[in-house]
Amino acid sequence: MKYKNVASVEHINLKEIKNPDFLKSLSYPELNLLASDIRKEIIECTSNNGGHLSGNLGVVELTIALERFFDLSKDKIIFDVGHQSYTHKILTGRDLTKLRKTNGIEGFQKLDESPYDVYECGHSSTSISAANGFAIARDMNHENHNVVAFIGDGSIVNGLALEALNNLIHSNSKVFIILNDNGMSISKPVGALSKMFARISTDASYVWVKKGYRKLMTSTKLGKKIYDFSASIKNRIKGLLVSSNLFSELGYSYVGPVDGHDIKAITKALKRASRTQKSVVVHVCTLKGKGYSYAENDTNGYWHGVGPFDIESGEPKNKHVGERSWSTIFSYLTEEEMENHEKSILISPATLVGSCLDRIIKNEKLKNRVIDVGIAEEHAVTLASGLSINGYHPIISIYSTFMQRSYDQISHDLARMNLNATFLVDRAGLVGQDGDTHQGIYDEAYLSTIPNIVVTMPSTPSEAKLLFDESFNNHGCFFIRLPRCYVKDQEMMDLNLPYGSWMKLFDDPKQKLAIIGVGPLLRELQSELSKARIKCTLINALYVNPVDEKMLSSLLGYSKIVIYNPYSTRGGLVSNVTSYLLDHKFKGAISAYFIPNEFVRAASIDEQLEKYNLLPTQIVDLIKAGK
Ligand SMILES: Cc1ncc(C[n+]2csc(CCOP(=O)(O)OP(=O)(O)O)c2C)c(N)n1
Repeated sequence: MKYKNVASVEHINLKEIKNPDFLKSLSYPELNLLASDIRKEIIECTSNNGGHLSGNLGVVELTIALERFFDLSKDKIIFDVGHQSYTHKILTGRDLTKLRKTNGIEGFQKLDESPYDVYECGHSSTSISAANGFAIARDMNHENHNVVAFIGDGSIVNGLALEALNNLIHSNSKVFIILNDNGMSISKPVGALSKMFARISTDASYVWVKKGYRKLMTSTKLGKKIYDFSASIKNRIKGLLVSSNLFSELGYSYVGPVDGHDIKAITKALKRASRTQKSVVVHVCTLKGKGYSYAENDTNGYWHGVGPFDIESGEPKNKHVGERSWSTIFSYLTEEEMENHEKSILISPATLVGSCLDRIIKNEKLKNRVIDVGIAEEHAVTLASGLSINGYHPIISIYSTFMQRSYDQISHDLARMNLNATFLVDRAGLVGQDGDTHQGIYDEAYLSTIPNIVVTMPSTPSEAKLLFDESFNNHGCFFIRLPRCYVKDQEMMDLNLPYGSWMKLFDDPKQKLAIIGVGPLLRELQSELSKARIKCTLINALYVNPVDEKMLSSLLGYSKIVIYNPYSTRGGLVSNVTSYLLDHKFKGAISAYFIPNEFVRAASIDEQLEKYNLLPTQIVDLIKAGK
């Protein structure tokens, strides 16, 4: 790669970086070379380990500029979501080759990973609220450092961020809000505010006009004089061209829009922003995916977060031949159900691509019944309640972890009025490398505390269809949990199972041993039990809440009941079954295997299962050992 004036510029060994102090002594050509090296490292490491590629490629220069301008030995930068903090990780002395590896470098900011990670998240739109708290604490402690919230255009339109914007301006504690505007959320952003950002960025044509004007005028002496004079009125011109926006209307100082790949321009903008007393928004325009053509040209969001891939071809390294993800299975089922149920409406809070549902927007017949609300999980559910009370059937596709945001809306706006809705709870259970912020292991427990709620989990694609069909039969809020894993391609069969009933996979009442389990891992346990010739009654508890009391009552004379739920903490199936058994004076032994109520750190899903003795082979060993 060729850079102007970089003949004498030397590469910096990224592995030798300890902290961002060195940036202050680098020239702009050196900084640009560093940016290009960091970009290569991000592509290389993400291609090997998977991760958030596009967002990180877009913010290389912006992060360099910020960490050069601020003093990270005292100033605090809070990255919203934290998925775009790879350059920050490199500049603060971390080895990106260990990205997302067990005991390596996590994909988000982590307090225990580096003193330069001052806050943690993984869910979006927390940065401005947190920064507000940081700044108030700073001022109360009479300290003197800068607090910076680094947030994307997809995340700043979320309700939490808007609540923070509404409140922060009333405190005298200054925060820098760096708005990283790449015109993308995971895919194209939706909603009125994203239109506003697009308008401001278009107004940024002003910036290019200004640049061209300066170049032309400063090439002669007279021109320079005229330029200097006209510079004094440039802010007025700007005021006319970059018309008022939400931030200035709310009372924030506003600087921008600035070219996010021009370190010098960003530095100038930061200098201006540091002169204001008030909290300030620095609006920076970046190109998501910059430097990797597949990611640069991606409009649907495929390259936002990827598994390992071949750099040259862009092809994924793990092909999963003959298998399908549960998200894919449900995307086909959703299409089928939407075709069969005219009043069904699909709602997604910015995760259509992750849940493989973007294909439904391409279906001419269905696209008008798809609503992407952006990162707005609370709104998604209350919107669903408004549709449901008017006779429509909402299908809400949502990741388990992000559904945490909508607990109140599920309880207050849907379940309380006993309104019908189908929830497809994606990435339910352990999620692997995304780590503790993204685990889908808590929803079973918290959903089971809400009245009028049905929680289910299929163990095969045919059961998925059975449950999806059943969810349209007026059962109120019907949740179907689907895990983050692949299943062998298989033909779907029409199953016949009464609503709320469990299924016996083995039926051997003489043994007085029952194993009650759930999900695809139950099917693996089934074959391990067969291999080990363990005789028992094996039950598929696909209705997790409420449980099948009729079947449970038939087990009261058994001597041992084992409960196996590798997709959830204790609340849900395990506590529902044990409560029933205790209430009905079960005299036998109970063993329960489930995920402990912990925040589970990044590792592969199998490593996480193994750690908690939840692999089917481990369960067989435990049963053999009489545990
Ligand atoms: C509450 C919540 N919902 C959904 C997500 C999934 N998610 C991660 S990053 C992202 C897009 C964020 O867009 P933006 O803030 O513009 O950042 P960019 O990736 O474009 O840099 C989404 C939807 C999340 N992390 N948190």
